[in-house]
Amino acid sequence: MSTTRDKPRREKAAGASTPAAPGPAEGASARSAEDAAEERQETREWLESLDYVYKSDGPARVSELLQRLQDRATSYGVRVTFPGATPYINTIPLSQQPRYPGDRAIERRIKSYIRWNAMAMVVRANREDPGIGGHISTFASSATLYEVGFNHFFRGKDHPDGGDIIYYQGHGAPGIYARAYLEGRLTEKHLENFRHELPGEGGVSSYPHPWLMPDFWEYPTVSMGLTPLLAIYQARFNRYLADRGVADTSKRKIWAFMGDGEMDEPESLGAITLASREHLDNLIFVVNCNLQRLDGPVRGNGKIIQELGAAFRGAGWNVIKLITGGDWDPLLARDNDGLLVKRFGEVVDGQFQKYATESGDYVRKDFFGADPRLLKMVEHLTDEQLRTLKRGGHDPEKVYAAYKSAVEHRGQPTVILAWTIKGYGLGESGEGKNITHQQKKLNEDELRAFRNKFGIPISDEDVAAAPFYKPAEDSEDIQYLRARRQALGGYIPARRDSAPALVTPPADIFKDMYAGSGEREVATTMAFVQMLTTLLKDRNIGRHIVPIVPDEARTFGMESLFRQVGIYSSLGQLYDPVDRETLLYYKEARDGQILEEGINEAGAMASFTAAGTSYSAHGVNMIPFFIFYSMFGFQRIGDFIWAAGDMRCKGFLLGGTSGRTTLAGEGLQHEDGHSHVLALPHPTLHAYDPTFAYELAVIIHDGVERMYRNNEQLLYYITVMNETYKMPPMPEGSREGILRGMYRFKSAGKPDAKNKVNLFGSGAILNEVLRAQRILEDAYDIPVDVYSVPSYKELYTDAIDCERWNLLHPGEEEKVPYVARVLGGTNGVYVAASDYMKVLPAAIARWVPGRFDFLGTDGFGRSANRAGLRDFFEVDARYVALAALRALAREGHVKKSLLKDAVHDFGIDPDKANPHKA
Ligand SMILES: Cc1ncc(C[n+]2csc(CCOP(=O)(O)OP(=O)(O)O)c2C)c(N)n1
Ligand SMILES: [Mg+2]
Repeated sequence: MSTTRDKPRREKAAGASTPAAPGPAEGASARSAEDAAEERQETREWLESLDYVYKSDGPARVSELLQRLQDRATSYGVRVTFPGATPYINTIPLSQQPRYPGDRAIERRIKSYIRWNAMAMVVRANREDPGIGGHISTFASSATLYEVGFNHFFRGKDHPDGGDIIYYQGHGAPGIYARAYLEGRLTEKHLENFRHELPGEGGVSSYPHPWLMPDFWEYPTVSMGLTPLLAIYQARFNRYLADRGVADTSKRKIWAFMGDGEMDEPESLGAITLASREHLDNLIFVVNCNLQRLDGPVRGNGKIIQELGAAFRGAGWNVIKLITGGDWDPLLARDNDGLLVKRFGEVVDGQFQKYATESGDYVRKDFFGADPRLLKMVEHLTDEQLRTLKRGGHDPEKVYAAYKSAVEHRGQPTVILAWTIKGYGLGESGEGKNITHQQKKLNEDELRAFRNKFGIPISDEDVAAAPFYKPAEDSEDIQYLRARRQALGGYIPARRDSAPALVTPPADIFKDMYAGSGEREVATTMAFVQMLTTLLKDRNIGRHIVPIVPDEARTFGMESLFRQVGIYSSLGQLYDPVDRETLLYYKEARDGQILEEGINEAGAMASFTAAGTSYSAHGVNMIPFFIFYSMFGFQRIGDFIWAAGDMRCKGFLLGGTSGRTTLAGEGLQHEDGHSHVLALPHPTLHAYDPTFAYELAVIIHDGVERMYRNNEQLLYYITVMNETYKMPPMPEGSREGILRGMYRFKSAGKPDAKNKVNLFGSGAILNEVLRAQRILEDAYDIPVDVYSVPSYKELYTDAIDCERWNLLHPGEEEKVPYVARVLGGTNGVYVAASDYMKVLPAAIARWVPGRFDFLGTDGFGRSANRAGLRDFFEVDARYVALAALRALAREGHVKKSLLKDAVHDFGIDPDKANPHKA
């Protein structure tokens, strides 16, 4: 390359093969007009050189040279800007665009019918029932993105290579229903009853909800930000299954469709480096960049595609920008000076949104008018042509090119950033408008315009009623649609539930636990780890178990598993672990079984969800055990747990180091006294707060049976603690009570005593309750029965179910709640104490046959030891005994004056701080 400018200066540097830091050009800041002209010439020469290299040696060589240039510049200390801001043009140039394999005309017609029906179902639902909601504009903007997928890429479950896993944008659901209607999978009645699931004649849910439509939807997506995280961990779990030889998932792709507004959610970008680190080339994100969210523009003053492009590229993804449709190709072909590309780069999204709502004349003046040469470039186009220049996400050929490139890409996950218009096709009634997200009604004129634009064969008389349209079964269109899906492995979405049941171990697999620990003091966490170890060795279910930890294995004493079953790593172990000499070294392996997710409860939960839905996604039951700090479960990732319930996910959540007073020392942010309250709302979830190893064993064994032999689609939440104590043997006949939530653990044997006290305890506080029993019996001669209550939630849900049945069946024999049955025939007073908020035992108050008082741990935790905490929260044996005495005094069984003495004798400060407020 020669240059005309400043030869001597350049020559000084030339030939310096090592970066001898030639120093910046003198006077570089004060540039004359002459300098500027020379620079332009210089730039041109560099570009011509690049053109030459590209033409003669291809893109790889260009890439290599650019890398060398960057290395050299960096060695001079030049800060080369991160190449995030690539030009605002399609990543796949026209020259690399493959031939479109489909019949464009038929596909357009099918897509138009789907557009129409998707719109009509929302419009009709809202005519009939104003306010019922629904979204038209989202699917309107993404119809082409889906249809190209349905016709050419998305594999159904019967595909020989296995089906793809697809996350559909939640509020684009009408479009997915509308397609299923054409496929004959949903009836007109279903569409009519969109968002009206209750009449009993078949309706469809607002959004993808496997719980509500278990044969149809697989993945709930509508809580923004769940999809990206779930999809990434799903893709990684597919690899895990393949690497461990459990299932061949090697050909299955994961497609995740998201909105550009959705990418605002921190979770959306939160795990993208995992996807690149793990080289998840089975994963494809499609972000529908219609530039709008609910209220208005996503980045009115910026460019969302550029921002996301930079973020994903920086994270190591393959980024495919899909900006312009084919209409722009002739213009771009003539854009030799890059003026058009430059203009694209200048205009902010808010302004592009405006173009979508404006006339062609406006676009000509505002966009092209920025430079007379641009104006000239489009002088042959009419205003109408300018107005409708297509964006890439609405052009099937461009979408096809992007998808093909994505599915063929190796070594990296791909994100496709597709530029679209929100409410595309709605014209005046909503296209590109800020209100379009919530547009649910179209008047007759608007319907007619829609019909005309998409050529729907509905007459003028009929159009106002917005009838659904479906071509005849033997029409070319329906035949085509069916043939395409048949070739791709069947209709989707479709959820299957046909995994073979597992051969679950007999109850005596945990016989050590039922026997008790003798004189040995153990914590329930230790008991759990022992049980997990036993299950991992079981020859039938062992390999199906997926232990998941968010960097807390040592906290829970699980490090022995590192060596026993290995930590999963797609790379194996490329280093010599520091603790190799030890028995329990940190072993990473390609067939490792543990998912060690790092400090990442959300990601760990996403892995749990992938494992717990493997029975439907892959036809193989996997048994996830996810153990975490109980404080960082429901409180932190409750929405993911909620989605897992919707997804009919199965598995065990273990809340470790639980209890507000049992986790000593950690204090306010760690001590959990409410996860069992937060567990109450989850309908499929069984929550247990066991005290003894045998209780835990009974619960886990039953859970395995119910979920993996009987395919009950449940979740278990079990809290385990790190306080050690002697584990008693399992009392005869306690199994049912453990599982149903309550059983009598100890009896004073005086059923008729008037001054009887019934104490309820759970978790580690049951031990305090047992101490209280001794105080009451020894110091006050009061007979006490002690009940272990492993699950208030079980008691509560059973009781409300019985009450409901009784309400609806007057005159029939009433059902008696389990708690009432257990306590039937008892008398005296009742006091409960737990390490959780008082509202937990309060939930069963209605069915306790006498005065019922409860102690619990409302308030912020403290850094203190257990004794201090239990005093502070007023849940130790003294408070339990005091509460019992007070209850007896109220009933007239002991003198009131005795209470004051008890407060004194117990050393309780009556004016101590209120833990609830302090
Ligand atoms: C966590 C969460 N917050 C808020 C909402 C309500 N919501 C539904 S759609 C939407 C806007 C979506 O915008 P975008 O992701 O850009 O999708 P588009 O419709 O534009 O394709 C909002 C705020 C939600 N569903 N989930
Ligand atoms: Mg959007």
